[in-house]
Amino acid sequence: MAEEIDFHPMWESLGMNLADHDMLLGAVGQMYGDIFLTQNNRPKSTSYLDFVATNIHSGRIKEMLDKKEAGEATKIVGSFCVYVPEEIVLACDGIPVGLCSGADWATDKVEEHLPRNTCPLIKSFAGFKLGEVCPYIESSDLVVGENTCDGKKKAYEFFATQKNMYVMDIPNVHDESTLVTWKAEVKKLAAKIEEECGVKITPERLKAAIRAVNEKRRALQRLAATRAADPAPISGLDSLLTVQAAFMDDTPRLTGAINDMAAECEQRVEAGEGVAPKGTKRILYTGTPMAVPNWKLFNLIENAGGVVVGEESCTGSRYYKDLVDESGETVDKMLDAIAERYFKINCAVFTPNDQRMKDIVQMAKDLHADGIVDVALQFCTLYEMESFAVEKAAEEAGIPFMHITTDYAGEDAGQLQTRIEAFLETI
Ligand code: BJ8
Repeated sequence: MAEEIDFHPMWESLGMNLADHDMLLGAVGQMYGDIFLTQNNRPKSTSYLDFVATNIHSGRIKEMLDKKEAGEATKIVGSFCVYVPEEIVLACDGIPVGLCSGADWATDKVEEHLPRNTCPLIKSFAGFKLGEVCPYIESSDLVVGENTCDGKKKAYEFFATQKNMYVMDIPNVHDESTLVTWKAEVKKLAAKIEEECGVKITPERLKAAIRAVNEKRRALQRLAATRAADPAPISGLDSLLTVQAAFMDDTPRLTGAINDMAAECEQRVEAGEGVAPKGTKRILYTGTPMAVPNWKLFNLIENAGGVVVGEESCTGSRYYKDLVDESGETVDKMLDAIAERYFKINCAVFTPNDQRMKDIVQMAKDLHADGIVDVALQFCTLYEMESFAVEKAAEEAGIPFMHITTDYAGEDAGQLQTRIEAFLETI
């Protein structure tokens, strides 16, 4: 539990809108309680997730600001995409944070700057900034964006009028020549972060950062592997939250906590203990990322009587499945290894994106999924378009499939619940 500290002075010093932020925190706290704390038979070690949720806008922000104040950290660097290498920020004693964009906020203000038919994730980060309710955005000294989808690309032009921004150019094709360009882009980012943080990246610093992030990803892989068991030892909701937390919490603390969770889940698998009875319909989630506090779909699937056993998404396997090769000895070689690792992320912005289809089918098989639920956020052309290829791959593999288009509002929840229940009945 968080200490009884009044964090309002801290939020005020960050220039936040205190009344609106109180309202947001109240709503998210209520939602967390309703969704997470009502789950049955959670692993005890998920208390770490409750700790993260309790401290997310308070204790964790204070901790980051205190570290900067004490000279233990240089800068806070925010990002919106798993293509932005956190190892580089850590190597400069910076604190990397994923900026949450999982709830509608200040939509009227947002629509003065961005079209109405923009995906909710983009509108959300713009709304959190315009509404001054996100302490991660406000405490970030630099925000690193990326040219991925058209919506983000253009929205960053607006966001750059609000925050100190740097935008990475992400290729749209995976081949040898684009890998060369991408490696150069990663090196440009390293130079930018060095300049911003006032720290020169040395081989020792970068190696330590690579190892720390690899350890974090290994812990997440270990936890994910336990979900192949029936009964599933941990819910999809809690698993989603581990990755959401991985974007925000301190790296060694999170790694330790995830390893504890994995150890408990391994014991549960041995004991045949699960969050849902053996034989519960098992779902592989694939699609757009689910940023905090977007827990809607997972909540609907698990309330409908299914259990999510894997996530092929950037708030899932794409975040942890690949590691950086640790054998490089020079900064140049290590940055190349970082670029190579990130280049394997199969975002729908790439064309063709066949490896994503292979990953989905492989994950469904490895995790013994009974069905695939493919989700696109409304107005996300990339994932909407790619859903046809996902459906074809699922069909060819003989795996039941359903596609959902949704947003952050709750209006479609009843209708979605009915559709999901019907899907679970057919598989
Ligand atoms: S690597 S998936 S985190 S870009 S949902 S904003 S794509 S219109 S989030 Fe992503 Fe990086 Fe790719 Fe992953 Fe655009 Fe679609 Fe919105 Fe999206």
